[in-house]
This record gives sequence, C-alpha cells and structure tokens, in this order.
Amino acid sequence: MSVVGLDIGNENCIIAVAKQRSIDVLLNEESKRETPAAVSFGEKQRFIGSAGAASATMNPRSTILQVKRLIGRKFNEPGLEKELKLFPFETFESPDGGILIRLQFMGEVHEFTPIQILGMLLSHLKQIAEKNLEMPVSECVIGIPSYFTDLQRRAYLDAAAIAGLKPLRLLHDCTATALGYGIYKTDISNSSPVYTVFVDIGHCDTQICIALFETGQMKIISHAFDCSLGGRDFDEVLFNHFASQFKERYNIDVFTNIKASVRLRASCEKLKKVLSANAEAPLNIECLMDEKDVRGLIKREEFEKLSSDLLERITVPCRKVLADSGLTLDKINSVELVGSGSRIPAITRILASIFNREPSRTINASECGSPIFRVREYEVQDSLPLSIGFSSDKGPVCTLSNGVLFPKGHPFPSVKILTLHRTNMFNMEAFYVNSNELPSKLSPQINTFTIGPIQCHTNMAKVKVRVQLNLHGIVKLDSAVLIEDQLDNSVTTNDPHLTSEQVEDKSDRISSVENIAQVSDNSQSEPPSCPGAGVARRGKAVKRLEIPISESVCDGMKRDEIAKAEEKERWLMQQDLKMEQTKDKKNALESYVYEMRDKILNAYRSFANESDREEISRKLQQTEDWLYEDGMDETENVYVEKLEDLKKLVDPIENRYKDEEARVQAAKDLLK
Ligand code: ATP
Ligand code: K
Ligand code: MG
Repeated sequence: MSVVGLDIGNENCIIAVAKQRSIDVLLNEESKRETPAAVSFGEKQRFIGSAGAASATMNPRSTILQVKRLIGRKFNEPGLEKELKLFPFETFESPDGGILIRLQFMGEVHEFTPIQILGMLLSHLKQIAEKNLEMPVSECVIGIPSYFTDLQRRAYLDAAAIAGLKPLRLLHDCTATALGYGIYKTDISNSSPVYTVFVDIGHCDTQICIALFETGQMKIISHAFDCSLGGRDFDEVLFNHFASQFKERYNIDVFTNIKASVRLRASCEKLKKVLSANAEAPLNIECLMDEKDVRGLIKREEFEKLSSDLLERITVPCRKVLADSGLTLDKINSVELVGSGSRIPAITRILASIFNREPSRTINASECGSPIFRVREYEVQDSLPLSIGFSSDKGPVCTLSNGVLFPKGHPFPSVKILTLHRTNMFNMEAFYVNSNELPSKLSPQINTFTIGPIQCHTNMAKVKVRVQLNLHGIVKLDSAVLIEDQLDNSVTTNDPHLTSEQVEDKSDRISSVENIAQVSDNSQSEPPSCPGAGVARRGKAVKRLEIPISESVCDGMKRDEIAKAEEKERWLMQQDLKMEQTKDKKNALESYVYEMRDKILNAYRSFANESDREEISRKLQQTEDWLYEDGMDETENVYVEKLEDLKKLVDPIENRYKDEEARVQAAKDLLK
C-alpha cells in the first residue's frame, strides 16, 4: 500500500507519492498537479477541488476557501474578525467558542466546522490518489505550518479521521520541502556540511527554516514564520486600491457587495501575477456592480510602493531564523524559494539583499516540496518551533526556567521522563511558554493531565512520568509509574515538591524514521525504562506500579463528535455520488437522442419503414425538448426509464442493422 504525501495549501493542494528513487506528483481529474483548496456546496451536491474553485465566483456564499486558515481557531481571537470579513461565506461562533460555517444546501441551512470542511477536502484528495494509484489509500503524511499549536495539530488528525485517512506523520511544510530537496541533492559530501535556507511564501503565510544537510541526513536548525503574510495580503493591497478608485470614478462601493468583492479580488490576484512579469497591468471587469464596466491600470512601481509595509515585514522572520540558528550569513550555502507567493519580483529582491545572495528556485514546489514518508534511508530531524512547558498543582515542574520541558529548537520527536514526589492524585498542565511566539495570540494552554489515584504505602511517592512530544508535534503523557523503593521507603526532603524533581532526556536524537516509529510503539507496549530499574539491579527491591492517567484536551473533538461527522460525511458523499450518477444517466439519454437522430436518417434508414422512422424521430425530438424543460432536473430513474422507452422503439431496427452487418462480415471472412 502506498503512503501519499498531502501538501494542503490555503490556495492549492498537491498529492505526491514516494517511489523507490523519486517523488511522483499525482494528477487530478483535470490532469493538473495542483488541486484548488475549495469546497463548494451546489444546490444538491458538493463540488470540491477544481470544480469547487470553478464555482467560487458563481456561488460565493457557499464556497469555502482557505479552510486551513480557520482550523483550531477561536471565533473571538483578536484579529480573526478582520480575516473572516474577507470571506464571502457566513461564519459564527460555536457553543465551545470555535468557528462554525453556515450555508444553504438542499434547501436547508447546514452548519459545518472547519474540521469537517478540511475533512471533505482531504477526502477528495484521497479519491484522486486512489483513482491514480488504482488502489485504496489511507496512510499518509500531511504538511502543516510550523506554527500550528497542539490543538490545530489534533484538529488535522480529526479531519483526517473523518476523511478515512491515517496520518503517519504531520510534517512541517518547510521540513517537507527540505526533505525533498535533500533526497534529490547528491553533491553533499561528508567533509562539508551544507546549510540551506528555505523560504516558503504561500497564499496566507510565510514560513522559513534553515536546514543542515550531511550525507544521508538532514537536520532542521531553526524555524521562523509570519503567520499572516502571504500572497493574499498583496491581493488585498490591490483590492483596496481599486475599490477606492472605483468609488470615486464610478460611484460604486464594492466593499458593500459580496459578489462584486469576490470578482474584484479574483481579478486583483490575476493582475498581481501579470505584474510579476510585466511593468504594468490592466484591469477590466464587465458589469462589476450596478451594471457598470470598470477599467483600471497599475504600474509595478506603484504596486511596490503600495505594498512597502508588507515587503518590510518579510525581513522580520528572515532575521529571526538566522538569529535563532546561531549561524552567520557566510555559513549559509544557498537560499531556496518555494511557494508561489514569492514570485513577486520585489520579494525576491528583498530576500537577495537580506541573505546577501540571489535566491534560487531549484525546487519545483509541486515536485519535491511535498510531504513524504520515506524514499530511501534518509534521516530527518525536525526542530521544535515553539517552547513547551509543564506545570503542576505546585507550580512549574521542570528544572529549566518557566517550566520549559521542550525548549524551542529542541529536536523532536522526543521523550522525557520526569521524576516527581507526590502523596496524592495530581494534575499536570502542558502549555506554550511564550504566548507572544504564538500566532494571533492563541491560547497557550495545551492539555491538562490528571495522574492518580496513587496507591502509595509511604508518605511520599516517587512518580516517574513519561512525556512524549510525538511525530506530529503533539504532547502526550505516555505513562506514570509509582516507584516504591522497599529498602528505603521514606523520602525525606524539606520541600519535596521542588527540590528532588528531575528531568531525564530519553531521546535528544532520534533520527531515522524507523527509530521514530519504534519509540512511539514502545511507549504503548513496554513499561518505560527509568533509573528505578537500575536501582533494582543493584540489589534493592523496587516495586513499580502503573498509575492511571486521564487527559482533558482543551477544545478537541470528542470521539462521538468525530463519529457524527464521519456519518455526515458519508451521507454527503452518497448524495454527491447520487447526483453524479444522475448526471451520467441524463448525459447518456442526451447522447442517445443525438446519436439515434443521425442514425435513423442514415445508417438505419433502410432497416425501418417510414412510419417507424417518423415515430422514432418524433419521440427523439420530444425527449430532447423535455430534457431542456421539465426534464432538466429529474431523478436518476426517470432518465433511465426514458432511455429504455426509446430503446424499445429503436432496438428492433438496430438489431436488424447489426444482423446485416454480421452477415456482411461473415461473407467477407469467407472470401479471405
Ligand atoms: P499556503 O502556503 O499559505 O497554505 P498555498 O501553498 O496554497 O498557500 P502557494 O500555492 O504556494 O500557496 O502560493 C499561492 C500564492 O501565490 C497566491 O497568493 C497566488 O496569487 C500567488 N502567486 C502565484 N503565481 C504568482 C505570480 N506569478 N506572481 C505573484 N504571485 C503569484
Ligand atoms: K501548496
Ligand atoms: Mg504552501
């Protein structure tokens, strides 16, 4: 079974599959490498991907774009309101403070979470992959922004579950790019490590990383990002420019009209692309609003001036990624651009000046930028983009400052074992340490774990807690074990909560993909290894007791909610399928009418008498008229029955014709 890599973008998605020596991009139903991230609800069926994008301007209220943007976010988050205003579809706050999308479908109001919409997109990509590979697909690697929080990562896993996909790994977009680059790069020798900066400017965000390549392996040194700086912000500059201009020039207020806004935004995006290759670009939209045609023109120079603030912001994550890596510019070997947002010439210019070299675009983003699992033995070590800490009822539990357990830049996946002294059931809270590192002030909370009850025979129990930052970058508490040292069963410290706590690092460097998988496997089956075991070997009797752990995920989907979403998705898929089949049957009837109209006058002419011919022609004409009027929107069965009725009339004639054909053929064969 193949493992597919899914690069989910705010604008475009790419599906790749790792072959023995290469990475293949799978083509969609339009034979394109990129599938638009669009989910559109028509009257009776959904249109996803290319078909979804095609209906975006026709049906803006029911077409969801940029769903990745909404995953795992709170409706009342500062700054989100402004973003939601850009979307033509209706959003509102869900009971748990999240986002709900409300739209019309099959004559009723439906509400969906962004996770459900992402599930639909993933399910569509899965279907494309299955058609291409001619086999069922479920295992996958999914690309995610490096700034995604624990909650957003979990949300992706939920969406994948709804789509029937099994993610082996959520992989940071930039890490995926670097991995693809490293696999293809053959000129890396042992003696000289190579440092490469990857800059991915997409539709909504900018992600940057620095990777170190050595023979057969790749390490991410640092990640940086601006989670709201991408191509769409440049579209918005043009949109605002022209919308204000048209207000004055044509006396129309595009800002107040959804359809006009959608059309103007789409035209501005096209205009922006034209400006990447030309010094100036025209804008013409017919009947934009109030039956007015609009025209405009902009020079590249003016566009750059209008975008100067955005252009300046690009320098910030660039400097940050370099500072966090601890490298000086002269150590950097190359700068690679991925993502189409950076095709704006001014951006390339700025990047060239910051990194002091011309950036290259050797990676065809739609080829090796895709997240993949394993092509051949190649070691990947990612770096944690956001510091994670732990606190307990008694305050910070870790020895590093602020309760940091996994500092930013720490290699992951990673396992740490904490030794704590407790008498009773206790809580441990995981959180992002620097909330200012978090995008748009998301909640720093990750999870609360409850450990206990503890059946302890001494007055102070020694508890070893195994914490894992797993392959997806999600924090898990694997196990908690009570260690009872029976020879010396009294722990006597004045401040037992803090003084004797220690952290043990189990996996600072887990490198190969196989090893990584093993670590997560082990964590489920085997009891954790810890120094307590060492004590036992020295001859002391040590008792180890598993302590139950329960976790309360902050705002994650519950099992039954996922099941309900899966059920709804199945219903929607069935509805789509039904409508597709109806369309097929309608098309079959229509083509039969056209085909027979021609045949009855030509090929079949001599096999029917005149009255039969007339009768058939009349019936064909009737059916055609019906198809354009009453029969435009009928059920599958009605089309099937109509076709059968026609066939009853035509079949005897067709059979006579075929018999004759066969006789002629037989005669020819005899003469051979
Ligand atoms: P994200 O990474 O934010 O999730 P994505 O991966 O879908 O989004 P890309 O496909 O890398 O994004 O880039 C899409 C952006 O690139 C859009 O804003 C698009 O307008 C812009 N773009 C594409 N071609 C050009 C061009 N020739 N000049 C300027 N911008 C372009
Ligand atoms: K993409
Ligand atoms: Mg992208």
